[in-house]
Amino acid sequence: MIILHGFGENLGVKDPSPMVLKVDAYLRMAGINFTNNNHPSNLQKAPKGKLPFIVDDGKTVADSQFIFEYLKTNHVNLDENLSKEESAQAYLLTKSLDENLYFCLVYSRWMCEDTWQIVKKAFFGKLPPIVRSIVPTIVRKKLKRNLEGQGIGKHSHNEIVHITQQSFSALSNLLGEKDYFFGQQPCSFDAAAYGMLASFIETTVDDEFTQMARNYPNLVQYCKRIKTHFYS
Ligand SMILES: N[C@@H](CCC(=O)N[C@@H](CS)C(=O)NCC(=O)O)C(=O)O
Repeated sequence: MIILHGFGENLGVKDPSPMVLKVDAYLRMAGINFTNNNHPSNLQKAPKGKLPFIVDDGKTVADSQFIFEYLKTNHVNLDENLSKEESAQAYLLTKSLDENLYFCLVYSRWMCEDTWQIVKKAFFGKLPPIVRSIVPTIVRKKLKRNLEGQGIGKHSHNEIVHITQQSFSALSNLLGEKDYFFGQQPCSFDAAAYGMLASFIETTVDDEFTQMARNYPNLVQYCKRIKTHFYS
C-alpha cells in the first residue's frame, strides 16, 4: 500500500502544498489504493527535505515528478492514451506549473503582507510562543532568498501579478470547454493542474492572486468537476 506523506489540511485545502495535492490527485484519478500520512514534521523525514514523498512497500520515492514516473511504471499510467506528442506536451506543461506558477503562489503567500499574516497564523500559530515568534521570520527570509535565486523574486509585485495572470489565461484557453486538458479522461497534467489550481481556487485565502484565478469560470468548474469525481 502506498503512503503519501504531506503536510496535512491547511488554508482550506487538503494540503497547502500543490505538489502534495498533485500526487494525491494522480493517485485518485488512477484509482490506486493509498493512504495519507499528514504532518508538517514529515519534512524532517523527507529524503530531499521537501514534500511530497511516497513509501510503497518499503520503497521511498521523493519529488512529485519522480513519483509520477514511478506510478506510471509500477502502477497505473494516466498518460497511456496520450499520443507521443501529447505526452511531451503534458510533461512540459507540468514543468511550467512546477517551475513558474508555483513560485508565484509562494510569492503571494509568503511575501504579500496581508496574505502572509494569514499564512503565518495557519502554518505556525500552534507552535509554542517563543518558537512562534522566531521561526516564521527565519523561514520567510529563506523563502525570500529562494524566490530571488529562482528569479521570480527579482520582479516587481505588478510583474509577478502579470506573470500569474498569463498562466491562468493560458490554462483557461487551453482547457476551453473540455472536461480535462487532453479530452474526456484525466491525464498526469490534470493532476498537476488540479494541484496548482486548487491551491488558488479552493483555498480560504482571499487575495489578489486567488481572486484572479476565480475569475476564470472554466477553471473554477474544472476544480469542481475533479472534486466531485475524485474526492467525494
Ligand atoms: N520538486 C519538488 C518540489 C517540492 C516542494 O517544493 N515542496 C515544498 C512544499 S510545496 C516543500 O516541501 N518545501 C519545504 C522546504 O523547502 O523547506 C516536487 O515536485 O515534489
